[in-house]
Amino acid sequence: MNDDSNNCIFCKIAKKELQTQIVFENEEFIAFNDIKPVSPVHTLVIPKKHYKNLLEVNDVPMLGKLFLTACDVAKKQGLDEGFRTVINTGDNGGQTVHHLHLHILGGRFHKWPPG
Ligand code: DGP
Repeated sequence: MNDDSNNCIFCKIAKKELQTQIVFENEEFIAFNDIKPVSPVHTLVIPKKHYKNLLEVNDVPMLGKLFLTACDVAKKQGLDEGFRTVINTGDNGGQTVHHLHLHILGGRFHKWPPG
């Protein structure tokens, strides 16, 4: 486990040390609503294990499960008409929380390209 995890907001959410609106949880992942939603549905899916970002991941099965979990969470939230998945990586990617997370954005049309 990375030392950064000691002060990580998302690790605290995963350990239930910080309260948030959880929409799904199993042994490996937790999904919760974003504190600053940009779409009617804006949910974050994170591995409970701390990875700083996508560049730190070499666990291919975990990444596969992350995406399958995102699909389950999107379906559970009724996003039958589609949704966007986003993983921001590093400064130029717009990453602000340094714990790997996948955004699920739904409930409206999402134009392309994003800003
Ligand atoms: P990113 O820019 O990809 O690193 O997105 C981080 C997201 O995390 C951002 O949309 C706001 C959200 N966020 C930050 N702090 C908290 C928090 O304490 N609780 C929740 N639920 N979301 C948070």
